[in-house]
Amino acid sequence: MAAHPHRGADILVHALSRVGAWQLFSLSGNQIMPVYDAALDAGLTITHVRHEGAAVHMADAWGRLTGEPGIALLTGGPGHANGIGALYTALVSESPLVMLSGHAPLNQLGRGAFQEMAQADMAAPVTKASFTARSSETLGDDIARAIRVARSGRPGPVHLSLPFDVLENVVKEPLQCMPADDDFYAAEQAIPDAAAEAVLDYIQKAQRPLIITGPMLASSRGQNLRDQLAHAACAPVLCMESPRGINDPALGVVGDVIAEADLVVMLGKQPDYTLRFGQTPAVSKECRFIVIDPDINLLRRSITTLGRERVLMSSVADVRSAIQTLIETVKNKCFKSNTWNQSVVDAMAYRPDAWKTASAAQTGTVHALEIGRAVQKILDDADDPILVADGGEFGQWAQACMHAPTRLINGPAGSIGSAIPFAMAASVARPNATVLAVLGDGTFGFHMAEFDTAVRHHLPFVAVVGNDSCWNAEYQIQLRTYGKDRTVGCELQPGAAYEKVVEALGGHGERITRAADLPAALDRAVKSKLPACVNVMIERMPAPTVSRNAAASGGAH
Ligand SMILES: Cc1ncc(C[n+]2csc(CCOP(=O)(O)OP(=O)(O)O)c2C)c(N)n1
Repeated sequence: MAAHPHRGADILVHALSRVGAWQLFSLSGNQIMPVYDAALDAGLTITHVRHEGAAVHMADAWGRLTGEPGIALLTGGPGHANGIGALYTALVSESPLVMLSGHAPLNQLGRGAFQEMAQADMAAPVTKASFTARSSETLGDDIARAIRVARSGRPGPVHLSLPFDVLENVVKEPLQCMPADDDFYAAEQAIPDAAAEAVLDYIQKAQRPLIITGPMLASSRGQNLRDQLAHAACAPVLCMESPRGINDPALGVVGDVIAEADLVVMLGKQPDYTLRFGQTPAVSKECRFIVIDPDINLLRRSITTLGRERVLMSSVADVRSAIQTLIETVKNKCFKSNTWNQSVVDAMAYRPDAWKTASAAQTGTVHALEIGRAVQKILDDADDPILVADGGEFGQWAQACMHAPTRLINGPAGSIGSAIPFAMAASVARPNATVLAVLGDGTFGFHMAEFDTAVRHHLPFVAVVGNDSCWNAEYQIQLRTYGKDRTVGCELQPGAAYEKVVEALGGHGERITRAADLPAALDRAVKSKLPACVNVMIERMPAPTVSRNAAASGGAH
């Protein structure tokens, strides 16, 4: 029985559990202890991390994996500030989450309260909505709004600050403070039937149509929907979620075919830098566009960017709903498949032949492609494989040569560091999955202490570290832009023993200097059922550039 069954904090946790949000990713602090207390009675689970950024990254991964907003619960002031950076990764990856932060009490604001800070203002630029609860009575509605906004339209992060007195105050009529089920859902923005017909007509008439989506459809559920759409409309569907855009090595040589398209349907995808703003030579001058977007302002911006004369039609609609309507509308029509569709599929699958046999030039190191082959074998053999990839040049190699039906990457934010929290969240969300996180050594350091979290909460995953003793992506910039005599500041401790850090925290560690030892080490790491680190010494290499003429080692980008 709760000691204080009708506090604001109790309203909050009951509103969360009502919508099935039983999992909190959190780091404790004065301002949020009433929520911890209330969570005990409501049966919510708290995964307690070592840095607030990790909690937000975990909520992000949860959102991508489940489709429902992940919940991060941070303390006020500095705890809140520590979580902000991770919101950007979620925002541009279109990942739904709610970041709840403790906050100085309303009745002390403006008088120098402990950790008083303009928290909602801080989070506003990296969220879809950012606001502060004003009373215990309306806290349930605030939670419903936060979840509704996070999951609607283009999904993304929402921030809600929780003043301490709002959490502590007791409400008189708790039942009347609970939001209704409907309050957690926004009305769907459907594409009108006539517009769906017109889109399909344009696709049918085009010689080389291409449908492009953004990161919100990168999940395995999104892949399923994309496959259905491609099949129904008989047009290739491409999902872009890398800051390298049309040069994303995970998309093979897709840039070649994008340049040839005569119709591009932008389905929740912005014609931003990743698509070179839709201009030549990335996209042909003759190419025409259809723009479908849940956000009227972004839709207008897309039309302006592309040029009004190149846009055949546009519609404000939710992406998933629009795809469903398109699939249903197409039912009675018969579209013929063509060689264009196959050429797009082939372009995306293309990798240089030399990649199959590439090996390290220096003894004592392993080539990224050798790691790729060994990791891929583990992924292929697993019942439910999840691939997490992050980092600079090594992260690019990982994305280019490893794949799994469920893949989590740091995405268009280009912000390194989320891999370890992502892998932990994957292990929470899918306890029987085989989770492999492939990341650079610089990136490993961001959330290294989270191995403690993973051990305490029994979250097995294998971190495969490409250890080149360097922040290599920046080192490569120095080499190619300023010259080999002008490299500075990007070295890391040579061959640092990250596997021993993980062992010290109670996990499993392996150190690898020869490709031949890698398969057995990976196998031991997976079978340990512990959070594990396979620390692989690699040579410094620029990220791969996939082109039909590329050498095995890739090249500068
Ligand atoms: C949060 C953040 N800080 C800095 C950067 C700039 N950055 C991009 S890649 C990179 C180097 C990453 O090093 P590592 O993880 O070791 O991978 P490597 O490039 O060595 O393969 C840096 C510093 C970034 N993208 N994100």
